[in-house]
Amino acid sequence: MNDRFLRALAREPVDRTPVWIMRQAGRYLPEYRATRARAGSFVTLCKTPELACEVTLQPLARYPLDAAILFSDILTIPDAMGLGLSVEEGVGPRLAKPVRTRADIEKLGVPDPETDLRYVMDAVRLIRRELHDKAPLIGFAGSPWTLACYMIEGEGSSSFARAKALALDDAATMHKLLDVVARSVAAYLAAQASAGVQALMVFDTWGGLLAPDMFGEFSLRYLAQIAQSLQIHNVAKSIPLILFSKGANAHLEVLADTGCAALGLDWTIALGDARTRVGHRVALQGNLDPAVLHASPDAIRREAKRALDSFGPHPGHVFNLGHGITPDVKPESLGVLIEAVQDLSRRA
Ligand code: 1CP
Repeated sequence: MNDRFLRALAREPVDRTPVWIMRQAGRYLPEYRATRARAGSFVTLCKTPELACEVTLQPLARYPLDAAILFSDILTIPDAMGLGLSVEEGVGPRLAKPVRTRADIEKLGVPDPETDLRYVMDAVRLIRRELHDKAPLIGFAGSPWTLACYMIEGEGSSSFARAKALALDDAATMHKLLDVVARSVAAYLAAQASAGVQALMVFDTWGGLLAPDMFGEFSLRYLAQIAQSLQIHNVAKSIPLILFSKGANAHLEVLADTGCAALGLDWTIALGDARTRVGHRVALQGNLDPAVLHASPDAIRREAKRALDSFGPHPGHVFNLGHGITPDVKPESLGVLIEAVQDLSRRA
């Protein structure tokens, strides 16, 4: 079994820096677009374990990656809560029944992972069988704040002003929503661990939209609640948790104190600076600007070296982008990056 990724998360020495890529199974790959077309829709792709397994494995067939990530979406939880998920080609996700009032929120319950989200657990079990320990499998969920943003807005947004307005006007109702979502996320992650994932990641994609006090109250608090819940249920002992709060570099120290194993970083901070700030509390994952993949092979190699040098010769680095790979990247460019990381980080 290739355990470089798990060793790096445990801050143990490795022969070279492990690498995987956010959204590594996605639209930049022609084989992904073909399977998605065969599925008919993104939601069907997620809900059919054989197809979800197929696309999870596609990037590992092409590149020597050190981890696989379950093919799914963060919006499976709102969907299981009855909000009705669809994803339109080129438009993005949409929830048919967004929650806007206290009455809407009071109706929400915690989905049972093995029944309401059975297709995810079946996909995890199938992927583990098909991976043959070629690489560890990462399971994931959205953060309560990020899921609440979509649940209130009903779709993507650059500001999520409706969600912020609810937090400001009626904090008690917002906390009611965040609490039921946090309990759902914790149960969902624990179930993924039981089904076989070997690491967990929480995507707080919209944490960075919040002013500092609001970040503490509406995002951080629930990330910590999830980390604690996994520890209480003994999941965290064997399954490392990665927290990725995008745009929240002001809060790295408190994020590192939640009990997670690693922090995911976006590209707006130097890895070396982040390492100095969190010390040896956690491993770091990241953080190349995804736009670098539009540049020439020489520039890609140079920027990979810059990130590796910035982190330095310490244990505890997992190489990744600072956010997901975009659909317009040429697959060859990702190949250049992965090869560069592997060559440049090989220990003598
Ligand atoms: O048209 C298509 O085929 C759908 C595009 C797509 C894909 C490939 C969506 C819709 N989701 C996914 C897969 C996905 N989503 C993965 C797969 C595993 C991987 O290879 O990494 C993961 C981890 C996610 C998580 C996700 N979904 C996040 C958090 C990570 C991030 O990118 O910040 C978010 C915010 C979503 C919501 C979502 N789902 C899909 C899209 C296009 C979006 C973003 C919408 C927006 O910008 O608001």
